[in-house]
Amino acid sequence: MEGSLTARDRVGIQDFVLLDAYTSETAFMDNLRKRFNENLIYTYIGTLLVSVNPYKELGIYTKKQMDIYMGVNFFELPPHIFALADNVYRTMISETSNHFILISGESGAGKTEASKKVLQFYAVCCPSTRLLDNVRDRLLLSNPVLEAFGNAKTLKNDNSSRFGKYMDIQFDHQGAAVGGHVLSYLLEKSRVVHQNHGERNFHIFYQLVEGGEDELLRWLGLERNCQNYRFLIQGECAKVSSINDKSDWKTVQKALIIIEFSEKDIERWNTFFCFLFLHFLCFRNPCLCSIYHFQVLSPFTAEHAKYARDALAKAIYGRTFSWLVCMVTWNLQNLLFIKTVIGLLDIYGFEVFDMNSFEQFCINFCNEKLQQLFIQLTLKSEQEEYEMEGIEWEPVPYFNNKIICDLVEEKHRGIISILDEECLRPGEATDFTFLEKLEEKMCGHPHFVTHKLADQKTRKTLERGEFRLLHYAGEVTYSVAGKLFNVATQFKSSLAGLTEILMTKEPWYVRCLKPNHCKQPDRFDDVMVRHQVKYLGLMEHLRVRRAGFAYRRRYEVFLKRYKALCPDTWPHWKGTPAEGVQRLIKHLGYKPDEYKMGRTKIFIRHPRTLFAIEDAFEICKHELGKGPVTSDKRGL
Ligand code: AD9
Ligand code: MG
Repeated sequence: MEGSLTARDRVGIQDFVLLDAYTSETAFMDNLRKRFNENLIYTYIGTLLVSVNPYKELGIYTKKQMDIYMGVNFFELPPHIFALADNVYRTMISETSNHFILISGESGAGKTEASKKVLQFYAVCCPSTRLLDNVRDRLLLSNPVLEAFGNAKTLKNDNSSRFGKYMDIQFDHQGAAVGGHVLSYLLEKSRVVHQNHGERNFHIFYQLVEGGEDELLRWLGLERNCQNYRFLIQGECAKVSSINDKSDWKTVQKALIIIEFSEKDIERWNTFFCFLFLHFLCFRNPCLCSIYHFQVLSPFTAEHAKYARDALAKAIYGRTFSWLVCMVTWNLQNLLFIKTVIGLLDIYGFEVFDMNSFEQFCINFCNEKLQQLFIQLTLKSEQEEYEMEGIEWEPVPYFNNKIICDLVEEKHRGIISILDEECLRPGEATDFTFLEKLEEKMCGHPHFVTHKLADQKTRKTLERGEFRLLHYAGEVTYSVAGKLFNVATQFKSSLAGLTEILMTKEPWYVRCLKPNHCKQPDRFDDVMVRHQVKYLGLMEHLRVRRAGFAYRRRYEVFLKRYKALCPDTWPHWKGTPAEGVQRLIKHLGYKPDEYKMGRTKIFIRHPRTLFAIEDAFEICKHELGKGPVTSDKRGL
């Protein structure tokens, strides 16, 4: 007994719901830190998985580990991303329903790594045939290809996703992964022509220069030296110790072949590079290049010419990326067998730099929307459901970030609408008239700060040409420069489309936390982690979970699944579904505090109660045909 107490003291508790002082943020942090120090990076809050980036290889993602987690009840093993993946998969099979896994957290917190682990789990563990091996490989290899073109080193993360990615993994009626579908969101195109100090352009450029075959480079007229290309060295960090561009190039080439890009496609791809490098990126002196290209054609100033050159380079890169995503999806598609899907959402995390441009505005707005979705689907709907079902409930207060989403996207009044209006006044509108309008219309909003009010609200002054938003995750100062070239409305509607896709599926959550700013292992910065715990709403989620019920099902669904466990309800129940469920659980011997009967659903408090009934159901399935089983056989 004492021994187990010591162990528990050392490694903490694997589900926050079981924490005695569950309302205490300090207890929450203690538990998280304890586990992190023992290399236990995963902890549950019910079915939500909290993950802390270890910044080191832990050896916990092997095939052996996958086998351990496959087909085992969620809470029976230590928390793991594989356990979540397995649970989602089995729920999908048993209920024939669609699901999505929302992976969130700030830049560098481990979202992309988590999404790759989920994908690997499905690729390895789902039933397969020789024919489907091919699909499996393509699903896995779509990652290095999209990352090469869509990821880059930033100050926050050496492999930062500079686009949002939603991927459906498609399954057939036997649960085999038969295909996929990828959607991408707002690639940060400006990186092609500008990188901040300490950052790089997209990985693919360095991979090509470092790893491209001699013959290819000769054909493209390129030299094997990044230093010759101004657009690759603006950030003064072409070499990154954690990245091997040369071997990554090989991986991408192999992946392209397996994904079945034809030789023609790859050639097209190379040609695009040639074009970008030679025409836009390789000249040491961009002004000369611009003037050379554009002055002969039109009376542009050097500034105009530079602008036009950059715009064209961004457009070409953006289109190539969209084409690539289409090709990947095309080669993953399988229209014949799809029965259910699991969606994986891995989007750029919330980020704050010294200089925040239009891209950060969109990235942070996206995170704001995903937080809103989380609130709607968990904190808000959970509590509304108890109320609707007539279950006694003490409401848990939480911060609803809808006010910030509205500030950005509300029709006619939000920042994006004002931006649209300004864009309709070509010639008259400038970045500064936009800012003036913002200041006039948003004045007094609790989450908007103009330079006039900066001192009072946040004590930090603002430069002219900047405004500040108080996001759910912290305050960010944005520059208005260049914002008038507006794609925000398009982004807003693609996010609305994404929300619609997600709303038709059952949600699962992975909340990733970043332990320190230095990308280092074994460092747990208390203040930083506490801040993330706060803004991700983890304490509120825990409170709702703790006070609530782990499982609920409509009476019809519950009865249909488990009716064989009771002689009175098997094979047909003549009364109402609610009465049938009542009879069933009486037979199973449920105690009053284990469940509640709502208006349309049964609510079960602990997962273990559900496991017992699921185990009984498994035994019963084998015995079906012999009639309902007795209590002894069920082992309840
Ligand atoms: V961003 O919003 O795209 O900038 P992510 O996606 O949240 O960010 P990412 O998954 O790329 O972060 O993780 C950053 C780095 O942390 C990885 O490159 C790994 O070096 C490291 N990492 C993350 N998760 C793990 C893990 N489970 N085990 C070991 C990890 N290292
Ligand atoms: Mg990422």
